[in-house]
Amino acid sequence: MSFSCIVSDPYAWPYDGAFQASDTALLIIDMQTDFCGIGGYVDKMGYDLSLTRSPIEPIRRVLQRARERGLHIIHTREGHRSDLSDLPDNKRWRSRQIGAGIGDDGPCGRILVRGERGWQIIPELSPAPGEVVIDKPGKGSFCATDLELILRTRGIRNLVLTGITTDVCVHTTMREANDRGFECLLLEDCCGATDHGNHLAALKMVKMQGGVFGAVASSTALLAALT
Ligand code: C5J
Repeated sequence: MSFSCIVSDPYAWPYDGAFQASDTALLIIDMQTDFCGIGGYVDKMGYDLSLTRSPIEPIRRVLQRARERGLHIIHTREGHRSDLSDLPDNKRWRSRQIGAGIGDDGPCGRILVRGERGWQIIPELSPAPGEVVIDKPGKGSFCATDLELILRTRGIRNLVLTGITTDVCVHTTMREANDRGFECLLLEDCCGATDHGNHLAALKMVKMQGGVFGAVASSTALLAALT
């Protein structure tokens, strides 16, 4: 199935005029209780959960349409091994400064530890059987994972990025993907940050220099293209 390009900023995406279901993946980054649920990591740090929950509904609509149209669907989860052997000391130390130590006990189990309740993807966006789930120990989805191998094996060239947080894991992943030659689109209402100013700044950064990391669109524009 082939689709014409999407109304986006600063150029109509993708750059080469069209995309196929077979060469395009919807990437849903870290929609876990730890980042948008009560008692999770972001809640424990004291941030306003409405900011990281705002993308849930738009992502749900995009996910449904992408499944219907046969795009590849890839979910990611940030989290560490239960023995914390992949948790750098400085990452743990910094998280403790703000009262939410990674690996420590919290209301949803050990914070950002694989298998714990807070680490699970929220039920509204649960992966369907057969969808790829990437477990990553860091911010970027390419670091210490097999994401790139899976994308290349499937012939995927285009990535539609969604998830949380815009300025941290989503941005790091977009930068990593862009450097690897993937054509990236960020859906502005399908991501959110713990600080709204940072969310807006992250969107602006993508669009500078002719689209230095790719392009930005609304979920409505993507849904229109997938009609
Ligand atoms: C953070 C993320 N912010 N998913 N992770 O630590 O953005």
